[in-house]
Amino acid sequence: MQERIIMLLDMDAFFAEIEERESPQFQGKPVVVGADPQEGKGRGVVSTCNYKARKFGIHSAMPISQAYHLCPQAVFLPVNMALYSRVSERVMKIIQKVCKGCLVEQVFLDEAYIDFVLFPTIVKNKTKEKENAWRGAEMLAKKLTMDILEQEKLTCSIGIGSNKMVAKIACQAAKPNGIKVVEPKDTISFLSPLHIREIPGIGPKADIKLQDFFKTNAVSIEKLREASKQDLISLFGVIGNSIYEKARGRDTVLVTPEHEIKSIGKEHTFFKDTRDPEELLAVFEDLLCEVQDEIHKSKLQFRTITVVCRFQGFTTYTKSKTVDKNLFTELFFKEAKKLLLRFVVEQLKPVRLIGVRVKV
Ligand code: TTP
Ligand code: MG
Repeated sequence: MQERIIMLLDMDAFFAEIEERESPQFQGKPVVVGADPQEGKGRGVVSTCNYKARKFGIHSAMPISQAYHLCPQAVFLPVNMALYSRVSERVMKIIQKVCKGCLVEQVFLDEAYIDFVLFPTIVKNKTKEKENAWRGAEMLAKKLTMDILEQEKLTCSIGIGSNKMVAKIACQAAKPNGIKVVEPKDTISFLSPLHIREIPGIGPKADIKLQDFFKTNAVSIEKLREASKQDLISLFGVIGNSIYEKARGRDTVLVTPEHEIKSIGKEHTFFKDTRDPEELLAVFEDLLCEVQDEIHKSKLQFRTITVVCRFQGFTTYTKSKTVDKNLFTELFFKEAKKLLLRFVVEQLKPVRLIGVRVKV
């Protein structure tokens, strides 16, 4: 199999660091982002907290009331998703720019996997040697952390390994604000002492099964390698095979570029059900314009147009048309309107909702 160099970049305490950056008076204080603690009586959970608050034992998904009891003097802030999404977009643009030519897969708002080896020019041109390709990846990681800090005043951590799993675990080990490179020759020694819960996919239930199996209450990855493939398949079924591979630092999941938007769609629910063709068409034109805007931004080629109509009584129908992708832009409005008109002719009930969706 082709040797790869995979990087995982994950922003540190993402929501909390953004809040600290926006309000310098919070700097140096424990900051918790999530539900309102209501002086310890609040419901809901912690979304995240900065590393200062983590020292008090606070973490993501913890009940907010518990977080309040652990550190009542912390700054508690509500989630401002619109702000975090804007920052995420800018961070992803920095990554795309620095890692031009690589495969980049965005995961949620604050993580991205980057695969260098499929586009070897970046790291190999300069050096032509494998050893130096790893140094090249490390240099690129340093540039990324510096650019993000300079342009966004935020820190991130980066793990580099020969597959996604090793990159992910290395990134965790690098946190906060660090870079950890695990070359293939060091993968086993890096993984061995770690707890099995570091392996993505081994959750609390699998952990308990493995504690029972090994008759110990803390199973390391080294210990996990003592189990045969058959043992693991008996314990976990088919995923036993992938656990066996992961314990040996192997993972074949590929970095999939994120511009895999396969469809774009918009819909509108009428305040009052209607059969007025003028009203239907005016709303529909607006939807078509919005979808066309997004088609334009996505730079993708689409082929299938689907129109959805929900009638009074909640029955919902769809009609689709597939066109030559080269003609799509020309035909999009015309074909979509034809589909809508077919609904109006065929169905006599008033319309509750209309929508349009396009697929690649
Ligand atoms: P993470 O990357 O898991 O966490 P983080 O960036 O806050 O901290 P670090 O990576 O340094 O460990 O998640 C990214 C954001 O996602 C996080 O800032 C808030 C949000 N989030 C939740 O809202 N709920 C959750 O349970 C988790 C884990 C994250
Ligand atoms: Mg993060």
